[in-house]
Amino acid sequence: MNDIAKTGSLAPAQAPTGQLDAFWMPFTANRQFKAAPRLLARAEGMHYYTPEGRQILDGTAGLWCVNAGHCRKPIVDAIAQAAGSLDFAPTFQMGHPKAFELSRRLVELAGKPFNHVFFCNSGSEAVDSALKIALAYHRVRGEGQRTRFIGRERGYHGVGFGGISVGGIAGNRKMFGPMLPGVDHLQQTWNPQEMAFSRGQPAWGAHLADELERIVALHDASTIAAVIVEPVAGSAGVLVPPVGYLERLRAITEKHGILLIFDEVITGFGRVGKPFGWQRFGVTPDLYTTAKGINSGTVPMGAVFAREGLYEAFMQGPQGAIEFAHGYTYSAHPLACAAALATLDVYRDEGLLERVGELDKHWEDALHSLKGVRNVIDIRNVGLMGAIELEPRPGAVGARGFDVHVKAFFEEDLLVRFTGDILALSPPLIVSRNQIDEIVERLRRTLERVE
Ligand code: PXG
Ligand code: PLP
Repeated sequence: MNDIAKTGSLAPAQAPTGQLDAFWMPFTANRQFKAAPRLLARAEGMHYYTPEGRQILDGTAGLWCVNAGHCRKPIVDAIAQAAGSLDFAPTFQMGHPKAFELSRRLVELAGKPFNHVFFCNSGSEAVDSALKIALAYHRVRGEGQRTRFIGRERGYHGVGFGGISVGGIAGNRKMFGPMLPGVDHLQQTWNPQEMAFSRGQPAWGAHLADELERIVALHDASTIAAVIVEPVAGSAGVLVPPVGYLERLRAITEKHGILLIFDEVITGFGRVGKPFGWQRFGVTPDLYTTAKGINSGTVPMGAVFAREGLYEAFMQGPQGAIEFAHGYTYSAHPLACAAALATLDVYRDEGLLERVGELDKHWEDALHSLKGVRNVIDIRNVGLMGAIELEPRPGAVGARGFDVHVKAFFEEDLLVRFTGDILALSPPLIVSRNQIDEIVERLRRTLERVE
């Protein structure tokens, strides 16, 4: 038993001492981090700056979110202006103009068949909101027995109980007891024998979607509310959908009246060369979740896009009845809305949401030039997403990935993300060709130095 359990309070040896101690850091090895902190103090464009003033090239757009680049003046100004004019306004039974304006802009960007957006404050909340919309949608149509969800192994859908239940990352689930009942999972799609070093979408693997038919047969279609997948699995290490795979998921869900939810928290807002991933892959879901790039990571915000027919199904019953009992204090927060509107202007004026389409060949070639570098066992890419998978050290899974991350930061002034032994890259969409080359060269030098 540890000291907290024994005494109900922190033992002196565990009491906060250092200046960093009080912050219980999310998804972080706290003790390891605090022993050798990696701090970012300021940012501009493609770079972070450390407290000592070192300039760090941002290979990850923060956490896959700063798509317009850091501290862009129009966005900064819009947030400042909003903070000084309407700090907060409720959106429960009240409203403010920017929430409506942003909704219009977003459905315009999505285009048909999406005609409504529901706001929240993060990707996790977007996932929870989408799952609840799916359940309630079936219920208002008299199909309330459709309560099951199908997720996928290695899926990341945030950290709410709904998201970890449909998600497929054991480490994010095992500590938290029973998950949401009635959830099943498709198998993940990565197969190193068949697809290592594929460029873009792997040719092999469309048939993996057929497993959905088996799962549907087992539970009966009439019990299933929705299937949720990331078009490209991001967090698990950029697992790119095989050619034809998403199309089959769509065909099977449609055939059985099951909603298809795409989790576009990473693939949304230009990351794969179109405003949204479903547009790039040519497969239209019924609902899709977004966050991160919606305002370039500047103010917490998420949004669920709903296909026509969904919102409308709820608009029945007495005029005065609340149609969907769900929402967050900060749904459509004025600062988040102002930031998103300014971000959409930057995206439009600079063509950023389509820009990846001109860069992705360069990106692909640059990343794949790392083939043959020691310990590299796979390289994956799509749009401006990339992953380099390393052979784990025997008995020390994740140690090599961590070492590369740390060395890249301290010795090459480069920010790369790591999950286990997979390095992930997703630079801001303003990245230049030279900067792409620079990211890859710095990473190459780092990989050559890490045992
Ligand atoms: N869905 C997907 C597909 C995501 O990628 C979430 C939901 C949750 O969003 P919030 O805003 O609640 O974190 C995400 C978030 C990483 C990493 O490096 C990925 C995410 C978040 C933090 C780190 O892989 N994705
Ligand atoms: N907990 C309490 C006690 C609350 O009053 C509220 C909101 O009013 C919440 C949680 C939910 O907070 P939020 O709306 O920011 O998600």
